[in-house]
Amino acid sequence: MSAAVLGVCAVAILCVTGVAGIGMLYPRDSESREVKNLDGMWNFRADMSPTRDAGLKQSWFSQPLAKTGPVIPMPVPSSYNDVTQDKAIRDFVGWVWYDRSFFVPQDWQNRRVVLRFGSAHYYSMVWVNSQKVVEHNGGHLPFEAEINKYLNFAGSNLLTVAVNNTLTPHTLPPGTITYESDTKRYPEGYFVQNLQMDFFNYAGIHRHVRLYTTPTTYIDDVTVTTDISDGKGIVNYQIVAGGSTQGNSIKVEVEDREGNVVGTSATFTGAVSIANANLWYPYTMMPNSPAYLYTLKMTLTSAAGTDVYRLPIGIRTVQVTDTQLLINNKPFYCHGAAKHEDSDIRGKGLDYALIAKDFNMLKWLGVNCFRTSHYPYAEEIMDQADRQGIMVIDESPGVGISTDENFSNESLSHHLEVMGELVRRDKNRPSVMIWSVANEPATNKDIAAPYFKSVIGHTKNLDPTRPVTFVCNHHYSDDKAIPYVDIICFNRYYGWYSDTGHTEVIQLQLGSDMDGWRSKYNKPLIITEYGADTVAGLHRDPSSVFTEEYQVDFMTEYHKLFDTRIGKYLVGEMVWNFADFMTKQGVKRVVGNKKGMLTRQRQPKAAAFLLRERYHDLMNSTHHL
Ligand code: GCB
Repeated sequence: MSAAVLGVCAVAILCVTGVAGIGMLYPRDSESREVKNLDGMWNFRADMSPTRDAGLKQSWFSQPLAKTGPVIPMPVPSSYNDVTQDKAIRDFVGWVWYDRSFFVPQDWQNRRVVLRFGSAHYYSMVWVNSQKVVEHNGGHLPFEAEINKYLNFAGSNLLTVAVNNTLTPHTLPPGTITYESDTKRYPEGYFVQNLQMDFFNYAGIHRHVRLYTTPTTYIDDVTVTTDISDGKGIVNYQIVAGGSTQGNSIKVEVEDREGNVVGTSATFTGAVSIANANLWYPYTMMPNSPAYLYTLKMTLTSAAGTDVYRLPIGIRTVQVTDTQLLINNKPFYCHGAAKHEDSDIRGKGLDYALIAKDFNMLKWLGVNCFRTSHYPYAEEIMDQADRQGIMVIDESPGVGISTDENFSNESLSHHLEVMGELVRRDKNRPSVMIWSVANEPATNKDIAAPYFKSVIGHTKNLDPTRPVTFVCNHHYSDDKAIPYVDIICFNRYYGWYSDTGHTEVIQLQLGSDMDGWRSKYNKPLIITEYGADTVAGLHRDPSSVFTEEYQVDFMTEYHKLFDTRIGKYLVGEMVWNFADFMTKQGVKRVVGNKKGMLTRQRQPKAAAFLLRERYHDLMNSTHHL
């Protein structure tokens, strides 16, 4: 088998992103728009052919999947990995196929009909009635296509999706395939996928699949930035119309929570000023009225009729000084957790019950910020961060960038493209306070300097209003990319991966490490990871590694050191991890990574109570409004 067969960009020439217009607005109902959900039980078939390309060669998209061979029911959204009892599906690498039929109302014929995927991991091809409508390269961001010309308005339509989870040196995250040719040790054609990240490569159609309509002239995109001036909230906006550009007019209204109009405008680009504005604050800074959201109502009138789109917006500013992180010009101390999006059974599939539970647990712990480690999370999760007032470090899937190939021009151009898609999706979210372009890349390599200068510079051009960083695990003496960041984010495991079991060295080692970063760069710091694997229910006193007592002792030492640097230059701490999560199998992982404060079922370990007490104290001591 050749690498080309599995390699996602074996189809490199065909690699097109599925961008229908400039924008990627979340599908919302309005008086001019309709949304139809295509979630549910789809037909599923993994292409188990030795080279995984039988489906493409035999054009499985040209007929219902069930006619090409056996299919099983597969929920959308979900990862396919943990749904069946079949190890071959759990560990599958290559193309999987999905299909379902759907109808569209006949009165949609005169509207623009868009098919949108919240995300599918990793490379997707989509056909409607056997005709290719879009391809998308990347596992964590939405893509869409206008599908009017492919639709049958008089009967059933067939929707077919092929998804390939192969990671290559140029995907984000990157990975490789090893082909074994020693037939004394491996069966013929044997290959394995090597991961460069510490989480399971869950795959499938992970988020909603929806149809939505707009008039043929429509609001395609809007960019909102906000400011505060003399007690007034300033909403700067830029609206882009799609379709016909002639003779359109726009009405812009800002509505408060009660639906009162508090500001208006009638230009595509402009600013609305709101007197006595209610600012968006994280819930720890404004417990009684957190996360105030206004609605930006846009009404576009054209020869095609009227299009209305409502966007929730929060008025707030984010700034980084030499020593502080400021929200609305007031110091903010981030006490948070890094997360993952997975849970039992559904893998990384969108799950509203899990989202609600996670936000309830975040608040129970007293968390006021989280990092979307190590990929962009579902828009429905980001919605809750906006609504509930939790700050987010919004991270790209740039995790595990380590080999020379990962720093190649091909990788760089994909990384720039992914940052473009991420900023386009999340630019209007008040909860997003910092962009993180990568986690733990090999920034000790010389090549990392131009690479990250370029990715960070590109991200700042896309959004000049937010700080940009990457998360670093190198020592200040050998890192080459920190000069380009606005705020230093770093991960440390003293007393775990080094000096294992020796909590007594943590304060000394961490203190000199942090002071070293500070004196070299004079920038504020957030420790974005520290943690110890802990098997819930395992106890030992005095503590030893993997027990609940060790996790408590270990964290206590970190906390003592943090307390000596808060108010100087440390502006945040984030424990690794909010909850246990799945990884590939390996001798260092006992059914996944166990550094969670919570089990995978979201039950607290002893350390969760320690953290909860600390974070609730920090709320009182570090947030005064
Ligand atoms: C790290 C990585 C994270 C791992 C964690 C660990 O530094 O950023 O992805 O899961 O360490 O537990 O080893």
